[in-house]
Amino acid sequence: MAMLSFERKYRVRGGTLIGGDLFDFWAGPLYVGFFGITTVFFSVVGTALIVWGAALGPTWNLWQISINPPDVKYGLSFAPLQEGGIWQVVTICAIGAFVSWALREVEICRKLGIGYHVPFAFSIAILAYVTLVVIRPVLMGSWSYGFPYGIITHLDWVSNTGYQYGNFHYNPAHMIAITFFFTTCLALALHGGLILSSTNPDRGEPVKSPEHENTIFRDLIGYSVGTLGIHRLGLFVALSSGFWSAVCIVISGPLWLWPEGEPWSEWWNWWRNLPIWSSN
Ligand code: UQ2
Repeated sequence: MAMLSFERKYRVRGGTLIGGDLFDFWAGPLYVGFFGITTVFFSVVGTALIVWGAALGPTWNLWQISINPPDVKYGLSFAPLQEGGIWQVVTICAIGAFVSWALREVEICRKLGIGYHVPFAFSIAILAYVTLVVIRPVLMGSWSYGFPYGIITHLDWVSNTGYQYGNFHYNPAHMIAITFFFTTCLALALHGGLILSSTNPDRGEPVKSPEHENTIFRDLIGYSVGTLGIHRLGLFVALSSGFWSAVCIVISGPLWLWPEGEPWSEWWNWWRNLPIWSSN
């Protein structure tokens, strides 16, 4: 089916989660829907608050502008706008916009009658953000543990938070997350290379089939995960990267160790203290 006639076929009513037909329309190529409206609303309000926060000073240097979370003394309460309250409302707007975007993806999937893999994948990215600015601060008892919204300042936050626990590379969940990030690169490099290799045969030769793709890996390592399997594997290792990143930061403090950091290297003493070789 040509693209234009396909669009006519699928651009039909229905599949909405809320609002019935009211927002069930397109703006040019973009589906709107109830959650398109809420995405735009939260994005505009959040961005306006960031610009207002920047205007309050002390700098217009793009690299140094920072919308900071409240002081630790405000705990889990609302802070005055100019003392972290802006950060709190920006955080609400950001979560509102991200969740709206995910639900708009769900509505489009329902229209098309396809699986929810794309919104599911995006929800892991939302989980990673929410872990940093809601779940961990709540577990630590103060919004001050959220990260500041600024280009340089969020880098400083990552560095300071990491060094608070000594060498973060000893964090076991950090190790698992990194391993998944690297495996994601390996899987995408293998997949990208394989697809380009079979779709770029010698001049005059026909494009090769999945049989060729299977066979190079069967010859090479005795196993092919398959054309559908590589995409399942890719989604799994990519989402696992984000998931274990969230675990790695949420256990730093709430579990190991509240309220100040014990070095992650100390965690490995469980091994040295095993009764088999520990004299105590
Ligand atoms: C494959 C296959 C694909 C692929 C790739 C493989 C035809 C087009 C890349 C090979 C992948 C394997 C053997 C798994 C590697 C495991 C990890 C953890 C990276 O067999 O099927 O489809 O793109």
